[in-house]
Amino acid sequence: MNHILKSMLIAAVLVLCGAPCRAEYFVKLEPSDTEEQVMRKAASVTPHPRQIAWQREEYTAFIHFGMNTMTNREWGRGTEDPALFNPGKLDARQWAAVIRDAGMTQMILTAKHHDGFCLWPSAFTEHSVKNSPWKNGGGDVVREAADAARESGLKFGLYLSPWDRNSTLFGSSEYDTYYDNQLRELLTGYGPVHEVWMDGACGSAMDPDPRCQGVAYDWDTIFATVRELQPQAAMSIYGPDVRWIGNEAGENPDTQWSVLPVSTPAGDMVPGGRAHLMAAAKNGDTLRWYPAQADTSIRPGWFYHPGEDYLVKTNSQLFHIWFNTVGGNAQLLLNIPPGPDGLIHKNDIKALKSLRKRIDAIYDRNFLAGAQGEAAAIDGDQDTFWQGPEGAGEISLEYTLPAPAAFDIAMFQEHIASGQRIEAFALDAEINGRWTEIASGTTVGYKRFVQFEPVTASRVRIRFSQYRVAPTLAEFALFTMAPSAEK
Ligand code: FUL
Repeated sequence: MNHILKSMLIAAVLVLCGAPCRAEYFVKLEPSDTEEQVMRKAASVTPHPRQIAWQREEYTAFIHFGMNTMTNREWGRGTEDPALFNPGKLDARQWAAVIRDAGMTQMILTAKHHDGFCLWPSAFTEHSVKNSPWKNGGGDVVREAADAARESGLKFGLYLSPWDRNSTLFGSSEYDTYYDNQLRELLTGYGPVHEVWMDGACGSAMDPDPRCQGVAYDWDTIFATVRELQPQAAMSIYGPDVRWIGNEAGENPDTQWSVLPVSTPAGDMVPGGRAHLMAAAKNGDTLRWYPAQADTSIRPGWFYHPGEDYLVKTNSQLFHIWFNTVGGNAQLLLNIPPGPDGLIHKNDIKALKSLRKRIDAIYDRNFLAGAQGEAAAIDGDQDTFWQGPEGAGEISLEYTLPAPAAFDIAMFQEHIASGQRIEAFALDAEINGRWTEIASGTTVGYKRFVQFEPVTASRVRIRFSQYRVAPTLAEFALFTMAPSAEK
C-alpha cells in the first residue's frame, strides 16, 4: 500500500458523501472552537447507514485469486499469457461454504489485481478469462463467486485494482474511462455489491513501474459511479467510507476512533483523541466518520504459494487478530487464497474451523443475560441503548447477575448510530463485598472486548470516566475465554 493518492482522495471525499448528504456526516471545526465545542462536534458525527451495515459485518473474507495464483507470484507483471490461467477444479461454492462455516459474512474477490488480468470476460480488454483455456474461454470467475456468495447468504464485494500493469492506457486520461467501463461492467452485471475495494499500491522499490510516477486516478468519477450503480456499497481504503488500518498484519492499536479529521491520510494509524482533534480544529479541518478495516492474510502472502502450506497462521495468531480487531472497533478482512486448482487448501480450512470454535465458545454463554440493571444495554439488540446524562463527570452503570459467575471477558458496544463518544472506561466487580477494578480501556466504538484475570462475582459496574458529551451503551456482555485449541 502506498500513499501517493491521499491528497486527491481528501478533495474527492469532501464533494462526495452520497445523496442525500446529511450534515452530521461532515462537521466543520473552527480555529476558535473551545475543547468543549470540538468534543460536542465530534460527538455529533454519525455514520451513514451503509457504514453501520458495513461495520456489522465484523468478520469478512478476502479472496486473492487470479493470474498470480498460476504463476506463484504476489505482483504479476501484466505480460503473463492468459493461456496460463486454468484452475481445473475451481469451485466458488467451496469458497463460499468455507467462508460461511468460518462465521464470516462477506466475500470480496480480486476481480482484477495489479497485473490487469480480469477474472470476468471484460469487453474492454483481451487480457482476461475469455482468452484462457479455462472452460474454453467461456468461464467467468466473478459470476461464479457472486452466485455462490448469494446462495450461501454471504454479501459480495469486489477488488478492482487501479494500478494495471497490462493496460497500455495506464497513466493516461484514457485509462480513467477504461477503469470506469470495467467498474460499470462489474457493478451492473453481477447483482448487489456491498463493498468496492480500491487499493493504493502502485509499484515499489523492489518492483517499480515508471508509469506510477505522479499517477492520478479520477476518484470523483470512480466514487460517483459506485454511488450511482450500487449505493449500498461501502468504498474501502481509497474510498470515502472505510479506511485502511495502516498495516497488513491485523495489528490494531488499542485506541481506535472512527471520528477523524478529513485530512487524515487513508492509511495512517491515527490517534483521533482530544489533542489530535484540537490540532485539527486549529487548521479549520472537518470531521467525518471513517471506520477502520484490518486486512490481513491467513498466510504470509496474499496469493496462494505452495511453499506456504505450512505457514498458515496458527489458532493463537488468528484468535489474537480476531479478538483485537473485531473487539477493537475495526472490521477484520481475512484473506484466504485458493490454489491453482481453484480450491481453498485443507490447512486453511482447518485453521478457520478451529478459530470458529473458539469464537463460538466465547459467545456461547453471556453471564449478563437476565441480569438486573439498565435493560436496553443487555437485551441483545444493538438498536436499543442506554444513554448517560450530559457532562455529569464519572457515570456508572450497575448490574446484578442472576447468579454468581466466573468470567474473564467483557464486551461493550456503543450505539454508533449516535456517534462514538466513550474515551475511557473501567469495569469493577464486587468481590468479597468490595468493588474492585478488574479492567479498563479507552475507546469502545462499535465493539470492544477486554480480557482480564478470571473473577467470580454477581455484581458488576461499568464506569465511564471520560466521554464526549454523554456516553451510550447498546450492548454489554460478560463471557469466558475457552481454552486455547492450539493446532
Ligand atoms: C496491497 C496489494 O499490493 C497486495 O497485493 C494486496 O492486494 C493487498 C490487499 O493490498 O496493497
